[in-house]
Amino acid sequence: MLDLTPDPKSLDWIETASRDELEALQTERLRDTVRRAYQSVPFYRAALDAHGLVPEDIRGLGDIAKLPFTVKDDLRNNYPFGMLAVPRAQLRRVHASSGTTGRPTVVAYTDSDIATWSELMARSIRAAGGRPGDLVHVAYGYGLFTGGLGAHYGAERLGCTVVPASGGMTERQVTLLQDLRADVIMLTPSYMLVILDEFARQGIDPRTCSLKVGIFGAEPWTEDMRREIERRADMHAVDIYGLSEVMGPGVAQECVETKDGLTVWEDHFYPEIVDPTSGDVLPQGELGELVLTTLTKQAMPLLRYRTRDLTRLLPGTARTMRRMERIRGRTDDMMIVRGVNVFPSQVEELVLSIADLSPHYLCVLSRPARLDEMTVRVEARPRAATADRRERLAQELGARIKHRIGVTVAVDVVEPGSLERSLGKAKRILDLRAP
Ligand code: DLL
Repeated sequence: MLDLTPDPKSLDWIETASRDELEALQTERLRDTVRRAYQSVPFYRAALDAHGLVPEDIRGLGDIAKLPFTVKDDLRNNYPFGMLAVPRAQLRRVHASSGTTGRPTVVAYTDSDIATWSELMARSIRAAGGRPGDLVHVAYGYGLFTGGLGAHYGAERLGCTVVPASGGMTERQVTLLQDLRADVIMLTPSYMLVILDEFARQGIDPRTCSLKVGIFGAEPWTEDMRREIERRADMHAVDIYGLSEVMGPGVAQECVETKDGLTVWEDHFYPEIVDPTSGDVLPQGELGELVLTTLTKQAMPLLRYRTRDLTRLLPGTARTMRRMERIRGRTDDMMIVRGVNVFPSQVEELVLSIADLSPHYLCVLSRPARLDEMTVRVEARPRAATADRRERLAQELGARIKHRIGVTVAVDVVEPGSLERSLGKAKRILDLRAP
């Protein structure tokens, strides 16, 4: 694989500034954000009043824990425009989060928010190994989802040529990749697997294609999945994180030269890790829920937003900013099977530890009697698809899950191609339990 380490001279100054310089900038921006939120967003005025706080009480980064949290329901309750800190006419765009039930959550951007987002996405693509002049194939969905347009504006800002493919029409994705010779591809890791299978179906070895790096995010994935993609396509695979409430993709990005977790673009988002139950701030290095405070957002500043994503914060390596470990899962994706907490990513790791199992899997929850049960449905690789081979694979995976996670599950190894494919975020949990 190519060495894609960026030239230090091409980085934004803040990426390699000292911690002191970074913290001075964060402090100034935090104070400004709190002031604006208090003055312009009735929700925040009421929340700070209820805590007996005025903006002047937040003098430094150490004061941030005094602020109340913001949760997803606060955005729902203020739907659609109640959280705005600017008049509606100053918005240039809205996006919405993918809420499967009820009202979506609408998020909003001013001109300057779009400019900041584009810059952070340009910074992210560069950290991933993209360069001005590269051809960037964007297969995140375009539309209300932030993936497509976020990647698009960032790639343009960096000076790349964008192919706005969006998700779907997989056969054509392969044609475009082959004919236009993309350097960079941006999409969910699960959809990348679908595209790799389509390469195989067309009889093309993806290792011969022009891609040098893939920037994968919007859903949890694992180190084993990284290895699988890197091996099958002979390209770098790096992680990108973000959420629409806070901006969209580009909140944190893994640097290709280290591949050791995601650098949080801390000059724009202040991260904390809290205990998901008590809300107490946890020391650096401990696993907990990521909480983000926006430091530059104009249209919709957010104070201490509870992301529900589980990770830990680590010191910076390739950049000054701190890193976060790859997201382990969401608090709401945690399955409790016979009292044992299980995340789909733990299942994925074990699925991929068996060479004859494919990365296409689904955790099915049911309650046949009074106890919750889990069945892992996973596809065999084509070379291992006979009935008795599949039966033996099922036993093997069941044993590994029992041994490593400590829970007894049923395993159903199904034929290649029989599970539904996703064109965006993969669905890893099917809950059949009666409500
Ligand atoms: O998924 C934004 C995005 C688009 C990120 C493209 C990366 C690439 P939402 O639809 O609001 O926004 O979903 C946000 O997706 O809270 C996480 O639970 C999950 N997520 C996003 N990136 C990752 C990642 C976009 N790299 C929610 N690893 C977040 C694990 C991720 N989970």
